[in-house]
Amino acid sequence: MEKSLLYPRQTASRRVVSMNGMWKFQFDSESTGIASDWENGLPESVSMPVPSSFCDLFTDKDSREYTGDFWYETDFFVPGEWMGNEVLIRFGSATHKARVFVNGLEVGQHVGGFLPFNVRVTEIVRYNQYNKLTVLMNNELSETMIPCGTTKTLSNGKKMSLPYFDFYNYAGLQRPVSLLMLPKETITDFTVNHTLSGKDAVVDYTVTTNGNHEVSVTAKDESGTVVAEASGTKGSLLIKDARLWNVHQSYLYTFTVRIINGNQIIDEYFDRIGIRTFEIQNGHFLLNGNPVYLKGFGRHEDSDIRGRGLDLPTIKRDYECMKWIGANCFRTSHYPYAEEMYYMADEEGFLVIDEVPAVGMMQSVTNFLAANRGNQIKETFFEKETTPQLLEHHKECIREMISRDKNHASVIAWSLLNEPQTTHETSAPYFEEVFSYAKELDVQKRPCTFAVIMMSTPDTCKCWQFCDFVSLNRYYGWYMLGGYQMSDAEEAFRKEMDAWGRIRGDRPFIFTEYGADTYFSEHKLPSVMWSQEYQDEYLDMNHKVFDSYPWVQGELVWNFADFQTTEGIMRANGNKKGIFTRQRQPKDAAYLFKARWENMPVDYKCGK
Ligand code: EVA
Repeated sequence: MEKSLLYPRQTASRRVVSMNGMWKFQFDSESTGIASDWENGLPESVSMPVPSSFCDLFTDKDSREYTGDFWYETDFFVPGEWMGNEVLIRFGSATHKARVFVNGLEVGQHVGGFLPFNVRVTEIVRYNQYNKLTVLMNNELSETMIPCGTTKTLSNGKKMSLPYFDFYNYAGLQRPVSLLMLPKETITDFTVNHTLSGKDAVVDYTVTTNGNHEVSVTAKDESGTVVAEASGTKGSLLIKDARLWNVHQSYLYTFTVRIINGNQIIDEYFDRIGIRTFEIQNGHFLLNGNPVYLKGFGRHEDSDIRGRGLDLPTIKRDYECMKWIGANCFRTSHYPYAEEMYYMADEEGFLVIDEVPAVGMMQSVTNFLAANRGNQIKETFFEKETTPQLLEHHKECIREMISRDKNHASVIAWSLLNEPQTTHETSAPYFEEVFSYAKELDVQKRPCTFAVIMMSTPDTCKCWQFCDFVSLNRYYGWYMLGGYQMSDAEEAFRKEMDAWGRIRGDRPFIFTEYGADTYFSEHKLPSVMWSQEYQDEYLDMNHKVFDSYPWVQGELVWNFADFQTTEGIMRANGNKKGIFTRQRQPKDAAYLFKARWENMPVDYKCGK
């Protein structure tokens, strides 16, 4: 049951108590916390909100840039009535590593900063009393974990993170933490897969439990009417005249799973799930059998002050902006987002390409810049001594992501890496492993892809064939042939596209990134790079190219909003390629997109 990644829900048999709030916090730069018994309480803590990244809350630079071990602490009450049941603590995420202690005893560990995990504390907690939770965390980057990077020690002894990626290495307890009460015999997993037959839908399901009692599954429509019922741990629900989930037209059925013993409910879990199919056929994405062109964004979980901490008002504002502009899709670049983001996508009818945190798999400072260098380095990224360990962790993240997100109607595809090194044959076996692993795990057999870096071209890329659809990150007119060279950029771009066209077979292509850094404050006529005018010209050129290749079946611009990165000469307090500012106000380009996307039919370029 610790392994179960079901969403925390209150039901007839389950209790969820939020542990969010103001916790205690302390840096442990010498890693002496354990030797000093900090698991029993932090000696000199400061207050720290959960959920939030810790970084941008401080006013001094050492705290913001802190790299190493750090601790959280809180006290929590366990109701006496829970005795005889199972008690767990669920972390929405802990970035990037965590060791969890309750009342001074270690109860669990987790590696990987963007997926949930549970620790079981049934025998350790004191009932009807307060208990102490402490968490020892670490935010150092390495090449054995994703996202990849390294840690440098400055001559003053302080550590700093050197990400191989272009987003700030925010850390902390960035997502909700909950106290769960579950029955001893419990539902640990629930999986659905949909097929359509005429006006009806068949939902094949599997339920996993840790016991032997009977299992029942009920589907209710949005009015609360039961529309189908079945029993057994595996079965099918026939839903007559099914209301399908669609882009911007969501419809969610409530599936309730029970373990029963006669009339007694032993355990109950429910989820609101849209019924839809998604597949690729003849070079098109088909949602419920109908072609759909993907339009939207690469994004980040990123906002002022809270960093990558879950912030529901920001999520709400983001969906409003995405609807306003006419988008229908986004990629969770470069890591799986908080679960609340996917539930909202289900409700709003957005398509999500769900990305595992496999970014920085190229030896470089930030892989957007030193791509060429990365590709030229002698030692290839996927044949290092550390590769087996990295692969194992990467697969574990894929397993956790698919297990967590597999039932969301909004999730249409898995992105298994972002901009890895692909120009050497030694990359291929690694890719083969991760692609076949994802395929094997996902009952819905969603298409899989990875985002292909600029320097991985039709003649150099050894791995694009693993993709069911190819996702290109391209910056013609920005990193390459920018400014007055725009016409040459267009020519070079078309040349590359023509080459892809010759080898692609019938795979659809999408752009998972294209964009230009743009200052909200900057206007210039005629344009210069970084001005709002230039962003528009850059986008117009790119769209002209996309529009002339019918097999380009989607465009996800980089980025939805300006976002924080590590400081450096290439970034002026963050990446400014946002179509919206970090405060979610539109740049001029937002109106360009609104005009383009609102006038695009859903089946753009695939009209029947
Ligand atoms: C950029 N380019 O240069 C972006 C990065 C992104 O932020 C990329 O995938 O190729 C990366 O993370 O703005």
